[in-house]
Amino acid sequence: MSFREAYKLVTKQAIRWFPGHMGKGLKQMQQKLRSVDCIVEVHDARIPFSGRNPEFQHTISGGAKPHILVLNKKDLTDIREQRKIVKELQEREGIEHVIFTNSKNQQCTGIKRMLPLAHTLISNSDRYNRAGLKEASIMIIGVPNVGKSSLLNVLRNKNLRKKSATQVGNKAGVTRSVMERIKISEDPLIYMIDTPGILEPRITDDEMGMKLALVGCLPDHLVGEELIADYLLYWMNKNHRYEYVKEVGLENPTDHITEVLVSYAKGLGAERKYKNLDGQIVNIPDIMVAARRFIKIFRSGAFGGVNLDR
Ligand SMILES: Nc1nc2c(ncn2[C@@H]2O[C@H](COP(=O)(O)OP(=O)(O)O)[C@@H](O)[C@H]2O)c(=O)[nH]1
Ligand SMILES: [Mg+2]
Repeated sequence: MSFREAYKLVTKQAIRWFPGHMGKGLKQMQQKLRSVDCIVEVHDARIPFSGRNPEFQHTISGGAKPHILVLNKKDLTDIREQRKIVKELQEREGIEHVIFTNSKNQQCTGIKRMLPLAHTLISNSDRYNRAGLKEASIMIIGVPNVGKSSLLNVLRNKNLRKKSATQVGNKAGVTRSVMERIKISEDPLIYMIDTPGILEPRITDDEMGMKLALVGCLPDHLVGEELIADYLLYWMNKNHRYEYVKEVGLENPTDHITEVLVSYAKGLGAERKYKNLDGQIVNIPDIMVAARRFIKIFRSGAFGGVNLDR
């Protein structure tokens, strides 16, 4: 059995998504930056080396402020790779502070380390000391749907025993504008600013775009569920991850997404009516339902932890 070794899109249209609120959000973030003491960049731990917005590097961080890279959704990864990933990020990209988190778990060690680390970095930074401030502000940035709002909420709930302050959603683009600062710790006094997820305006690398789509950073319907399912299939086969074969009711792996989706739809009993050339109404497998389910199962972690950059 031979599988595809590279993934090429017919058109890049599918991975182009830069709605107005992103450009506006970036401007608002730049304006707020002056009153920010630390940048927490949240990214999806399933794509530790790809998909981060390079705009942040230049416009936001500028290298001057303390920066922590939070790789969130670690519950969907293979935790045995953590050490290696941290080392590679340090060596290759010079990112000093990397924390793995699961924002849905208050007991997560990464969540516990977050604020103490941020506080230490802020206390040691010149700017902050010169200003003689008693309070600190942290801005959370990142691409859409990586768990920025969830992280803010879990920190706030944990430290102040408060209910969620900022809206969370399983779709890309829930937080649309830069929020007012929200208190997340009393002593030391720390505020956090939530921001909308912002993508690179032009994603040129097909695989990178599809990885972002697969982990949910782009809206599924814009990219196309069948295309996302196809990329998922490509990735699983290439990495000899055949967990999907049984799930979709196949005997053997295949690199053809239609085969996978037709089999899956049949197993799920998902059909839709279709008018053939003779004008007869016939039932055919609903591959859209199958594609959605395939993606959902992957995102739930049921096919096991992944590092899509491997
Ligand atoms: N499995 C898992 N899901 C998470 C985690 N953090 C956030 N989510 C989910 O990811 C989705 C996006 O979260 P949200 O906080 O709105 O992301 P934002 O767009 O970056 O603010 C929601 O469905 C969250 O429940 C995590 O650590 N693990
Ligand atoms: Mg949000």
